[in-house]
Amino acid sequence: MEYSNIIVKVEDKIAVVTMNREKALNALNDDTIAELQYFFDSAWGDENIGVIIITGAGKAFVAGADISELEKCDVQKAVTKSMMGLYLTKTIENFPRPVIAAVNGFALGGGCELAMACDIRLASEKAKFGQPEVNLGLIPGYGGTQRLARLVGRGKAKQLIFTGEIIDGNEAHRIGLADEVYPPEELLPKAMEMARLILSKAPVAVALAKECINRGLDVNLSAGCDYEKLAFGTIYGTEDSSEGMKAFLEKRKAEFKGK
Ligand code: CO8
Repeated sequence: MEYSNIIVKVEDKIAVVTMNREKALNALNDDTIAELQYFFDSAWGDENIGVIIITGAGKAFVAGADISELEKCDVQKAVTKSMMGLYLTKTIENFPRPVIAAVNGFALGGGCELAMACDIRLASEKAKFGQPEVNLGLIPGYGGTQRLARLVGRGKAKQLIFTGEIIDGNEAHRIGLADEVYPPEELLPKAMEMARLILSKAPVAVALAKECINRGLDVNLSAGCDYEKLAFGTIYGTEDSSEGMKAFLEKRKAEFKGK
């Protein structure tokens, strides 16, 4: 697929996806959602991609769903559009390798929801997070009511969603919506540094840990721990687990193969 609304660059197993629809502050129209969906679907089995970073061109990460398209929806189309975004965010959440959001600017509405579907959110001090849908007479539709409450607690999520308040990167970090916050010029280098650090670890272990954490958040503690126990057994079937423990005991650096 030829991309018009995103730029994808893959180097040393790190794919940087830059949202690139600057004239509309990278707002998610149907075409952009389709491009992102296509990218994640094709990256799924691509062994050249070990970590994905999503960021935005210009002053926005993503300023939300495209309001000019939303305005034209009827009930049926609104449901379909919501499903497209929910399918994309689920795809990102379940993607079998880590996905990092490097939130450079506005991450509003669907943009905040896109960031929340990623595994880790790194924010610029200049980032602006919020769910301002109530200003438009709408509610979040790409999982915002669900993921925000899970990340920051139900009271803070309700406060942000009911008021449409926009918060900066430091405040997002304080409430747990952003995992780290950096000066703007350090954001992408820090995201790359984190991606390289993750890539130096055993890939199957990272993937299984991601799956355990995600599964565990949808079930009770006991069921989550049962899942972890089975995954822990599964990891013993990999060459990397033997190599990791052997390397430690032999006081050398492990050479992981992703097998
Ligand atoms: N959709 C479409 N166009 C947008 C959007 C958007 N979300 N955000 C900005 N733009 C456009 C502006 O219309 C403007 O276009 P033009 O130059 O042609 O007039 C251009 O981008 C630049 O924007 P501004 O001039 O407004 O820039 P400012 O720096 O003055 O303001 C803001 C920046 C504060 C980010 C402002 O643009 C704004 O408030 N944008 C809207 C933010 C918003 O409300 N986002 C939530 C949208 S709703 C949503 O995301 C629901 C998700 C779930 C959908 C469910 C499925 C249907």
